[in-house]
Amino acid sequence: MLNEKMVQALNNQVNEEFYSAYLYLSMAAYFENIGLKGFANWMRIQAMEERDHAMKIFEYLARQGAKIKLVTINEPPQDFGGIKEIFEEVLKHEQHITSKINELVDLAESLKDRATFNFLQWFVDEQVEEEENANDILSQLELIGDNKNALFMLDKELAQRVYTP
Ligand code: OFO
Repeated sequence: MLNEKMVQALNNQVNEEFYSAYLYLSMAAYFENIGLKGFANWMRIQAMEERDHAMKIFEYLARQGAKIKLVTINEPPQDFGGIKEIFEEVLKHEQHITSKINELVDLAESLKDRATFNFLQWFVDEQVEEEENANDILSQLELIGDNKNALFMLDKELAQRVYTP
């Protein structure tokens, strides 16, 4: 049986992950509007992965017989400064999520909750990948600068991303 503090923190993380999905879906909508379909595809898949993160925690709480409480998902921004700014925002957001995951790990450790500690290791690894992905695209955008052709090439590349549940 999970400690009440752990249940609350995990429920909070479900909300964080659904917000992440909502944020990236809003970014997908932005890219659709400006005609960058590859970027929109990347963001749409990112949003689906975030929903999966939320569901992973949801299922864990369910398996532990803990009380699941779904609360309001905040409204994400709709206007973004530009393409590079969006990926700066993605990186910032993922760094925030990494810190939330680290807090959960710390809590599991302090409660000697081995099951949750083990469960969270998947998220620890995932966050390394999430920050790496955001960083990679950001570096490419920095190189691209104002070069429209290079931007369309990157859009084509991001169109290749497929959803792997
Ligand atoms: Fe983007 O990793 Fe979950 O939130």
